[in-house]
Amino acid sequence: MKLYDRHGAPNPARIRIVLAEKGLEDRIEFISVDLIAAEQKQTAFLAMNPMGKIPVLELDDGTFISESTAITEYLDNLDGNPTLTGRTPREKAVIHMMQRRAEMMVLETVDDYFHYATPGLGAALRPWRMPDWSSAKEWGQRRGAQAVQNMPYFNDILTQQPFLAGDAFSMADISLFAGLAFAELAGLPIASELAALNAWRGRVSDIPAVKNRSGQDILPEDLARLGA
Ligand SMILES: N[C@@H](CCC(=O)N[C@@H](CS)C(=O)NCC(=O)O)C(=O)O
Repeated sequence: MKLYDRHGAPNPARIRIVLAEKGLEDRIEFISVDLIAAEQKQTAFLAMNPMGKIPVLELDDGTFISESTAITEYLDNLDGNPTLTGRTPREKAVIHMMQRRAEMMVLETVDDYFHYATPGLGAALRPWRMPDWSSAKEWGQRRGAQAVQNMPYFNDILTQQPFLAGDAFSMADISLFAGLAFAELAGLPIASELAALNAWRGRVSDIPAVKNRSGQDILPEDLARLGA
């Protein structure tokens, strides 16, 4: 299998955690996509994923799977023991719901903040985002504020249970973890008074599959290329 990704970018980081957790890293050829040069918006890439985004998983039969959740489901089910996406109907539904909340309330709001309220990944991507950059900035800042306002919701959940969907580490935790790493990189750290959320993040960072795969280790090198 091939994974089109960028080491250190938040969504690809989700899949790198999944691959490590499922012991599948050796079965993957990693293909690095140059986001700053807008490689993901070129015709050859759009044929794999019309959204022009990474990660994309290419199966050995030539099938392309995009969307981190779809890729996670595929990888998690390969061994017939879906520990990250749930085994029972109830587990599957709760994990799906909580991961989508993590995406909508943190990962996607931070992504909008990063791309619209800050220089983001630079000028090459602007034609695919918003032509009038100045009017988008205020909206981007509101999205960043929403991300920060949403963090206490997750803190409250984690005062009651060890992981986002209950007692076990799951895809929901991976999505929130990547979102919070992205938030920190973008300058929106978790407030220190959110003790349960900070403690959970520390615990998740210590999981062997997560260590050094936070989604903020290499992207700063790309940002340095932009002079950000
Ligand atoms: N919903 C997608 C989001 C993917 C995404 O936003 N990927 C980012 C990298 S972290 C990307 O490709 N950004 C480049 C762009 O927007 O052009 C998923 O779950 O995989």
